[in-house]
Amino acid sequence: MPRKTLEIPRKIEWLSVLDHEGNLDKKLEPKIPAEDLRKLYKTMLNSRMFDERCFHMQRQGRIGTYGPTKGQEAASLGFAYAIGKDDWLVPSFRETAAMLWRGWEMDKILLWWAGNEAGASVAEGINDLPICVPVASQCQYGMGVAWGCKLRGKGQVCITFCGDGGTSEGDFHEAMNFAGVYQTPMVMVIQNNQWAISIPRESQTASQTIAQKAVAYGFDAFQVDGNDLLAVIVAAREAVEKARKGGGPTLIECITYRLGVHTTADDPKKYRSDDEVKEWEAKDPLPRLRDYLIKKGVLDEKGDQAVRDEIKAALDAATHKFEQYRHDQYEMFHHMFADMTPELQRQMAELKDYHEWKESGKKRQPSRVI
Ligand SMILES: Cc1ncc(C[n+]2csc(CCOP(=O)(O)OP(=O)(O)O)c2C)c(N)n1
Ligand SMILES: [Mg+2]
Repeated sequence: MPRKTLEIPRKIEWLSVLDHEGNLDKKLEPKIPAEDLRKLYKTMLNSRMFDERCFHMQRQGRIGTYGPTKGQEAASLGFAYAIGKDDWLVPSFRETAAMLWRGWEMDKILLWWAGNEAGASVAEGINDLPICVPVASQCQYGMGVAWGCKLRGKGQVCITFCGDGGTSEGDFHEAMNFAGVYQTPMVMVIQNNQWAISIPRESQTASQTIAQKAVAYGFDAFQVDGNDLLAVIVAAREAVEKARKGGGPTLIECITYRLGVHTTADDPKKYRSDDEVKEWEAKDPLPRLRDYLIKKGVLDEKGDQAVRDEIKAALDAATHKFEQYRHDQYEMFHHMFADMTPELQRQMAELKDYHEWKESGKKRQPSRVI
């Protein structure tokens, strides 16, 4: 027979456990100790309150351009929860909730958004890579880390994050191909928040789902309700366990939404409707988790307020610590190489000239370039 339909032995599953109306699929409900549930809620709330603080600090000129994470907290936190300290997490730039769970200090994350290299240094004992803004470049790093995990043979796995827009980049596809061929223990998470700045998901790819891209690379995928922390945890646990046992990579597409601006330099009213935003506000992962915990009896109004107060105090302390930091403008030249390259030396001298000129109060700007 010259013509027949091929059977592709690959699976793509859709997963939702707790919907936005509070309906719980008891059969799928993951087992999570009450103490962990409280800590997960606290981390998600912390991420949300930190996000609000960052937004205001940017408006006050206290940090640089900021990319909010509001609405996407569950789609990163669930993955951080599913791995251990020895595993790896490779973020893009909207994974604050996961980073807080992994132990990143808020003042350090503030430093990053203030453009300070010190914000990219990973604290001892945390197996993560820093925030990464060059879109999809972190897919290559994540794949490399996962390959390293495989070569070490200690059963470690690597979670790597990318946006829906990032899946149009070559870096994403190269990483996916390599992950499939080398069967690396990588969980590739797509935070499909429906937009890549002003480009909607429908214009990003002709594929029906992003999840199905895994099929072409020879591995399985999940598409999950990314605003449902329980669903994210179920999918993440399965993918992590499979990777740990040598079963190779999994792609998990989290269906979520960027409730805020793309960055503080963006005005989303120019390209999306208020109705669309309202529709997604009703699916917000944070009140959904809160209601679930209240129904379960592991949180009450008083407990919720106490958590908020605790976070507010920690935020104030972190902001204060961040503002005490003495920013050295020349640090950026020393950061990359043990011995500065001639070009960096030239640039540093130029900046020094500029500062001297500023302090001198002279009108004419120096043109000297060495
Ligand atoms: C290589 C590269 N090209 C362009 C940009 C500018 N840029 C920053 S975020 C972004 C859109 C990314 O969309 P998506 O991957 O969906 O992530 P989201 O911002 O929605 O989280 C673009 C084009 C960049 N940072 N890096
Ligand atoms: Mg996006």
